[in-house]
Amino acid sequence: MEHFKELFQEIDVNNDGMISLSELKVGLKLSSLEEAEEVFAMIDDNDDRRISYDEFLAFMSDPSAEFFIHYTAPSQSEEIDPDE
Ligand SMILES: [Ca+2]
Ligand SMILES: [Ca+2]
Repeated sequence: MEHFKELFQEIDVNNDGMISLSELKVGLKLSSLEEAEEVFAMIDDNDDRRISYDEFLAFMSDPSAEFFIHYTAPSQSEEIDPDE
């Protein structure tokens, strides 16, 4: 659960305890707003257009969140220097 708390705080860049659509888009490095909306709607359970930590946690403990973890997992290949 520690990992999820850190991830939530990482995405919540303005530290208001809620994840907005734009924060989600940036946090998941999504290229289109449509894609962000889709993911956002899945996590925002009570439809108030904000993602609380509870909603985030509920979503992360759902098996369908696997793709989300894939998005946010650090990619080791990005650390390879193409100049070498
Ligand atoms: Ca926020
Ligand atoms: Ca909500």
